[in-house]
Amino acid sequence: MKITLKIFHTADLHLGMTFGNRPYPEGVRRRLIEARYETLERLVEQANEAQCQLFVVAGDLFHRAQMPPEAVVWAVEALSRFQGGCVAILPGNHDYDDGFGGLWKEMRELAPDSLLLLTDTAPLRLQDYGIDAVLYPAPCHRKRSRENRLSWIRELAERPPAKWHIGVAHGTVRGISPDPEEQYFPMDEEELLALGLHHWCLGHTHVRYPDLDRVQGAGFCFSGTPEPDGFDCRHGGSAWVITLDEGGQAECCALSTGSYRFMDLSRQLQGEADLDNLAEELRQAGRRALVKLSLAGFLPEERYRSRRLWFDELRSNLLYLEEDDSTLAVELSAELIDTHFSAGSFPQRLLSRLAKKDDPAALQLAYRLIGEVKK
Ligand SMILES: [Mn+2]
Repeated sequence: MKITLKIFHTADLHLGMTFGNRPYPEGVRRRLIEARYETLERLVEQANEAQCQLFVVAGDLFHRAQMPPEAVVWAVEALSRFQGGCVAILPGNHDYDDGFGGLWKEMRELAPDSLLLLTDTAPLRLQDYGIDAVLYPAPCHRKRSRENRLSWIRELAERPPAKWHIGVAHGTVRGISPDPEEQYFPMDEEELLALGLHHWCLGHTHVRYPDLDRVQGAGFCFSGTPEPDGFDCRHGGSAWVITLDEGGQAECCALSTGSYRFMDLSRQLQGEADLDNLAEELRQAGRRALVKLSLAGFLPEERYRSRRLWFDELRSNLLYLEEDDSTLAVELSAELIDTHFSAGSFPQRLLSRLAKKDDPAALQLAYRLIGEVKK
């Protein structure tokens, strides 16, 4: 047996996520749904390239506890292409195992021997797969729980002999994962570390933790979701390759794994140049970018009037664009003020004076306030 253990750690892929939460065009929605399946294939390739011996999914491989059979078949086939010793899959709080069959029963029927389902709260020895390690699973048995599933490990009288002892859990860690109502199997950092395992592979939080490219002796890590899933996801998708040395010290190296990117941008424009720079930035983001764009500030009249065309052009180079230009305005000029307001009127005098002061923001604000008064 080898003297180091290399683990590929992912979680929260959420196969079967439907993206019904935004007005995505049908084609975009389908693309996002399919992308998650492709990502699973890519993760297995990345794990094979890194020559990992163990592939861990720390919960929420699936978005729901009931999945169409073809989705289950597809996932089992993709994971079966892992060339290391074995794949271990933990039920998360979305794909929980309540013991009444469903998803996990289907998986068990389809899965080859090298695909292990971590549905039991019992130590699992991996020696039959050429790995001198024991896994300690904390599977979710329902969607929400105020209690985590670690107690059986604390109460375990004796641990099976092995070089490496690795925990796999799904839920929040206080102070790290948001869980204001403490309903997602909350765990404490100290509690995890006090169990004395060499490393914990955690799932649930969609952002990696620690947020570092390389970390040594962390004790536990969240992998984050491998494929971005919405505008609150600010990263490009990640997973860990973890190397445990002979003494059980873990070194985690982050991999970037996602294919799509969600960008939530807010820009204050001060003229045409800003618009051109933004267009160039988004052109580089390309067809794999989904963009929520909020524009404020002002543009010269002509650019302002033709902004719909500009948005359409932008949209054709992105996967998706959602724009809000409700606070974008026309750049004021002396000519514009004179055409809109009669000479000598209060607004005309005020705006002309501000226009001479070279403070476009103050001018814009005054114009907007006058406009609101007129309504
Ligand atoms: Mn979860």
